[in-house]
Amino acid sequence: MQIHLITLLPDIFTALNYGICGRAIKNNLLCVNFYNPRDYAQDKYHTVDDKPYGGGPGMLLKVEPLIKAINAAQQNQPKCHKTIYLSPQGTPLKQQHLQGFLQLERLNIVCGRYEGIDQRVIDLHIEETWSIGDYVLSGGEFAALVLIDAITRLLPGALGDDTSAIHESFSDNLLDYPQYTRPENFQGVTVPEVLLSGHHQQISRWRLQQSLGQTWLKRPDLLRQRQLNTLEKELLEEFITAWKARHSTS
Ligand code: 21W
Repeated sequence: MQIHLITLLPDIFTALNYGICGRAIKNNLLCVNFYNPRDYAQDKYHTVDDKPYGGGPGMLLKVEPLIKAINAAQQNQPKCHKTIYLSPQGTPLKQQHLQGFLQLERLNIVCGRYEGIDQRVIDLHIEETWSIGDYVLSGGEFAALVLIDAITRLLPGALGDDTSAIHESFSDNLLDYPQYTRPENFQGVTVPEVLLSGHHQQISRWRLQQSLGQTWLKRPDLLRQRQLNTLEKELLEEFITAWKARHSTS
């Protein structure tokens, strides 16, 4: 997958050279290119900001350098491509939306800085606008890193064979079960007995029950979006009963 980034701060994306994304780039599963509006600014100061019509605080990205950078990114487009803008006004990104990006051969991402970009650039050149959540960032670059990281994990071959299997079972609206590694006793707290038993069926049952229970405790909103089968209902009811017994004052 090719990702073309339109950004005033390409150096932020050096973060992609590490971990899973770094390996995906080395293995040619992922390829990133940069188009800096500053390189397309004509005046001697390479101005990339401009005042908003109507006044008010802050600046916007200057239209001409931005459009030139977008046009450069959109040269020689493959069949399957999309140009998106990252902004607090966008659709909040969810795991389920990532599938759509996987179909693309090229994704062009416009990262805003300052107070944002001219609405006509959005209307004329942007197909979709995405947000990564309801909090305020200083620009689109860190949001783009989040999006690229989340997409990269889903590219065939990006994760080891081990981890891709784990991934499958936990992308379905449930939180992770608690995990433990050595030592068996850490500061007086022991690992749950069942995990030491070697009884794989019981371990799976315990983990599914914990996933359901933790989701019920911490993210009941996720549980409401998910249909539970008979076993899952039974496991969750057992978890809730035990939890209520532990937390009753009597
Ligand atoms: C944040 C720019 C807030 C401007 C009208 C005039 C990309 C982002 C961003 C940013 C404001 C994402 C205003 C979650 C984010 C991003 C930069 C405030 C005030 N309104 N996802 N002035 N959160 N943010 N504008 O911030 O570029 S995706």
